[in-house]
Order: sequence, then structure tokens, then C-alpha cells
Amino acid sequence: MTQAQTVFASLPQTWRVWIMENLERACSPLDMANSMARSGQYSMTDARAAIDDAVRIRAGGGVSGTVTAAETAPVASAFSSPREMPFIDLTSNRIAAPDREIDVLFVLKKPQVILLGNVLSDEECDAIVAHCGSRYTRSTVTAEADGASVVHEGRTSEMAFIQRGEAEVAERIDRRLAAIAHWTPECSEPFQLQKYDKMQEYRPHYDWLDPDSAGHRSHLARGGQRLATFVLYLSDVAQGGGTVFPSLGLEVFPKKGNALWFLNTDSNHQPDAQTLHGGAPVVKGTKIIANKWLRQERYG
Ligand SMILES: O=C(O)CCC(=O)C(=O)O
Repeated sequence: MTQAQTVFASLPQTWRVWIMENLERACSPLDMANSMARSGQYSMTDARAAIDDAVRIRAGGGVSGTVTAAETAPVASAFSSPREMPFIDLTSNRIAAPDREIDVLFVLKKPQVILLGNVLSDEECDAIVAHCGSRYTRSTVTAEADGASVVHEGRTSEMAFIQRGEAEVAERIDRRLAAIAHWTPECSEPFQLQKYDKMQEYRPHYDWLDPDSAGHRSHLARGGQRLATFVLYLSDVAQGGGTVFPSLGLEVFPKKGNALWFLNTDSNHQPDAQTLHGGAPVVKGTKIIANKWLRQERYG
């Protein structure tokens, strides 16, 4: 039987075991290649080649670092094609959602950041805010170590959730956002409201979940990566409270009924480091937003 040396075979035993174990656990090959590249020991090209070799070895039932001639036959690479992404149709300056005409106010192409106007009526904003009444509690973030929800000095706002099926107005908006993003509502998290009073803020952070963080992995297991974010502005703010993107030199000010959209990943569902963003301190007024995160898979 003809055998060929593979990139996989050239790896130390620890990496070979790591790759095989992660493939066995159905981890995303791209997440794995990213982790290998981030270790500083391998280029992305070598990491991808090694993982492709391992996929072929598994498919052929091989266990060693070599592959048979049959296994070297051309097969689709685990990395070959971009994956399905939510998207906003920008062919017109107005988007016809099933129950509302939405304005496209600005578009940043890369990373994609889009400001949409007239997404919610004043009444819808007020109804969402009224629905949450006084149920707010201090906002939390996901701890990197164990995935727990913890209070953090960088996020000083208060938060409240609206679970799926809880309020007709939220369901209606959920369906509208899903239509705008060409994504199923089930592949998204419930609305998370954030209320910022004077000087409250959320310092710059990422919305994507880090596959290399133990704490984020348990969240990734429930619905996969956060591919896109909608920030719905439910109130006007007299001063401050913009959504800031420090790497892009961009600040978007809240306007009741508008929605900010951005993609958190590239077309291969890999985290985009340029999407660093935050909520600047409110100087005058109260800022209320609702976050909607679109996931790779069904959530919850
Ligand atoms: O407050 C904002 O404008 C952004 C909020 C945000 O980034 C978040 O809650 O993840």
C-alpha cells in the first residue's frame, strides 16, 4: 500500500492527539486552526493542512501519521467554502421588512457596520421599556475562566431580559429583525436590555465568544458563535452614550427607533478583532438599548 508523509505526521505527538480529540468532539476545524496559529508554533496554512490531513486519516480509518493513496485522493477541504451568514440586503436605500420600511443610514464595509433608521416605532420602544418595568439588575459579563455571569467594573449599566414568547411586541420585533437579517429567530438570543444612567458605560469589548477561553466554550456549545449584533436604541440621549468602535474611529449616537448592526465574524465564522466596541458614558439623560445576538445555530 502506498503511503505519503503528511503535515499531520510532522507534528509532535501532543498536537496530533489534540487535533484528533477535537475532531472527535466535532469542534470546528477553523476554530482549531485558529488556536494552532495563535499558539505561535504554526502558520495558518500549516495548521489547516494538518487538520485536513487528520480529517482524511479519520475518514480512511487510519490511525498513524501517514495516509494511504486512497486517502490522499482530492477531497473537499474542511476550510474550502465560506459559511452561511446573516446579511442585510443593501441593494436599495430602503429595506421593505414585512411590516415596516427601514432606512439605511450609513454603511461601513469592513468590518460591516450598518446604521438603520425607523426600525422600531416610538410606541414599540416605549412598550418594550414598559414591559421590563423595574426588573433590571446590575449588568454582568461572562467570566473567561468558568463562563459564570459576573459583575465587572467595565460594565456599570443595569440589564433585563425578555424571554421568547413573553411579550407580543418583542415577538413582532424579533420577526422583523430576522427578516431584515435573513436569519431564523430561533438562531438568536432573547432580547437583552441595557439601561445606562448618568456616567454608566460599557467599556470596549467583543461580542464574539472566544473559542480559546474555557469560560466561553460552554456558551459556544449552546448555539455556536455570535455572528452578528443588533443594538436597538429605545431612548434618545441628550449627551454622551454613543456606541464606540475604537479601532474604527467610529461613534454612533443613540436615536430612539434606530438600530445598529455589525458582523462579529468573517464569512468563515471566525472572530473579527476589529469589532471592538463599547457604550460610552452617558453624560445627560438615560440610555436604554436592546441587544439581539444572532447565533450560528438554534439557541436555548
Ligand atoms: O451600549 C452600547 O451602545 C453598546 C452595548 C454593548 O456593546 C453590549 O451590551 O454588548
